[in-house]
Amino acid sequence: MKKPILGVIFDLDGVIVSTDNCHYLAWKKMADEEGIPFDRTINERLRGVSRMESLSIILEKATREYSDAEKEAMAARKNGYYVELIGSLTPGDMLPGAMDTLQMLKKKGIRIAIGSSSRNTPIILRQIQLDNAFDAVADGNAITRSKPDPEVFLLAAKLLGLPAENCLVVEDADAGVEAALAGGMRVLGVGGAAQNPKATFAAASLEKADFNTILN
Ligand code: B16
Ligand code: MG
Repeated sequence: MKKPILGVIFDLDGVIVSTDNCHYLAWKKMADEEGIPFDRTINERLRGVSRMESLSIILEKATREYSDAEKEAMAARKNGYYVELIGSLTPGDMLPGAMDTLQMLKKKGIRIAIGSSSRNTPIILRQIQLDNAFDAVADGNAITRSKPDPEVFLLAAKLLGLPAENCLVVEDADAGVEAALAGGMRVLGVGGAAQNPKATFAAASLEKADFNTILN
């Protein structure tokens, strides 16, 4: 029998808030400084992927090898640019339907969590004034294996005190869809992940998602 959904775990970037352009601009600045070709098509491959794995993807186009120390320094430089950019995020940067969805779930007594690869999750939640909105937050600071590994979602479920089979993940990245399914959870694909045939449910955005069907 189908298990009821008692908890919903939200990815952050691309689901609750649009930080993807800030990631793009920060990586672009770093890549331009290094003379490494980087564009929005390559940027699409960075969705949901950790900072160091994102750098490895960017370095596929580099014309020389970089040492581990250089890579650490480049990732730190990009993060500095990124943190500066997300400093101007406001609650107005939340994606359509996000706030209404959180409120609707809370009213129904469904527990809500964040499951994000980002180590900047605490800053972002503070900027959009959602730092006290979730029952649990699992992020890039608390995990060792990033999506498509299910670690971040399994941690979120554990923090919610719920079995994976009672949780729904909302994701915009294919790596996140894989991670949710690998963790034994159902997944609602939004944005780019709405096209992923493996997603249990799909919607263009949270605003368009039919939670009456999903929760029944
Ligand atoms: P940071 P999510 C992910 O957030 C982003 O989609 C991805 O582009 C980024 O590289 C990753 O966080 C790590 O972010 O550099 O801030 O630790 O979609 O999992 O909420
Ligand atoms: Mg995302």
